[in-house]
Amino acid sequence: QFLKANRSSVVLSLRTFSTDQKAKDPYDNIPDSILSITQRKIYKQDGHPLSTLIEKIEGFFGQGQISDLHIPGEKFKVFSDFPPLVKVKECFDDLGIPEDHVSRRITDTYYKSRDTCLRPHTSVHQIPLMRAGNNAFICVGDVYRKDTVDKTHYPAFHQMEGVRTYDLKTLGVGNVAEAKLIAERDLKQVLENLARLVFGDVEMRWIDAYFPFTEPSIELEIFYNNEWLEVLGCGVIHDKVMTRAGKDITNEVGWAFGLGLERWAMKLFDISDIRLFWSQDPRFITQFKQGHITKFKPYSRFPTCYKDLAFWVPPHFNENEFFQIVRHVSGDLAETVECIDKFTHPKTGRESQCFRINYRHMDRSLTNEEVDQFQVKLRQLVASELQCELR
Ligand code: FA5
Ligand code: MG
Repeated sequence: QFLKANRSSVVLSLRTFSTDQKAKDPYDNIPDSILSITQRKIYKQDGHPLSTLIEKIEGFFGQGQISDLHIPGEKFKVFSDFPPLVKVKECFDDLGIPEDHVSRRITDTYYKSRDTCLRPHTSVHQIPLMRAGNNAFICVGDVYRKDTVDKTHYPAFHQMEGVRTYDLKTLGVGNVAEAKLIAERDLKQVLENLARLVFGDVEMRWIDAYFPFTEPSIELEIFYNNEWLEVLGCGVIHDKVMTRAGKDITNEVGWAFGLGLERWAMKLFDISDIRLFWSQDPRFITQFKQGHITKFKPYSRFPTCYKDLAFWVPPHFNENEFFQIVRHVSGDLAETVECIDKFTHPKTGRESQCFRINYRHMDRSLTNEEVDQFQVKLRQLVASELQCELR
């Protein structure tokens, strides 16, 4: 998400879609479906694949020797109880994410009020935890983003943040530049060791990335289902972040990572659709036992129902805004949204796009009428909010 370039485009006022007219804060764009998810705590549910994965990773960070750079007595503290509602300032400004950054828009983040939001990443806890004196810790929680609709993206998912800081003396070097190189090497080694422990033999690769709060920044991808899948972002903690955390940047350096737990669990348990993690169908959860890694056996799923929607797009059309409307109208029932046709009218030069939306319920069959109702609403909102002319 931090790689997305800033774009100028119509910023949607999602709160105008709000179905319930309770006295809400005018900034509140959190739908009830997401609010109820904040209560579920599936990552703590006994036997849930996420819970087993977390236990395994905690085991790794609890063992002491996580890389060649063994620090005697070092213990990673574990934090997993911070509520997801956080201060906007801590989650963006303090990490150096500028006010006009795309990730902060109301089309990308769920705001409760002007100053509070559902955390879009666990990085929000880095600075407060360091400031409280922690030098090595991991922190797990549910995170929320208005994201695209597909098998590897969901608007609620889970991250684990990890941080380790050290001073020059511990590293046995005389300057910060050298210390940062060691930190980067250590970071890669720790995460490669972790990936090997979790996955066994897996093809992986490092990709250069950008995050405002680390420098340098990198991402790790693993090969899964014939595709490269991004499983974490990380880097050497930015000086500005270190300073805000009360660290002396002439003497201390550190690394941080944030991993997408579902992506790891998908590979580990062979779960091919991220929405299955939220399924309340007993055929899902009864397949797993806490502490045991077993491959998921797909059960016959309820059928999909697809509908197409074609419209003329205005010059500043932004696909993501369309996806968000789909999400708003149908919750998680829209399994995939794909553009199946694009053409430019030879005379008017106007562009038309046609999207196919596949609807599927995890736990029951959808009726055609239900799906038609989504389409009716979708058509209205695409016309009114995106200024698209329907075809
Ligand atoms: C971050 O969120 C940074 N905070 C990570 C970080 C932490 C960088 C500390 C540096 C230091 P990113 O937006 O790339 O980065 O998300 C991290 C991971 O979350 C991704 O690699 C991916 O595995 C997972 N992820 C992102 N969006 C989704 C989504 N919608 N559904 C499921 N997993 C997701
Ligand atoms: Mg990323």
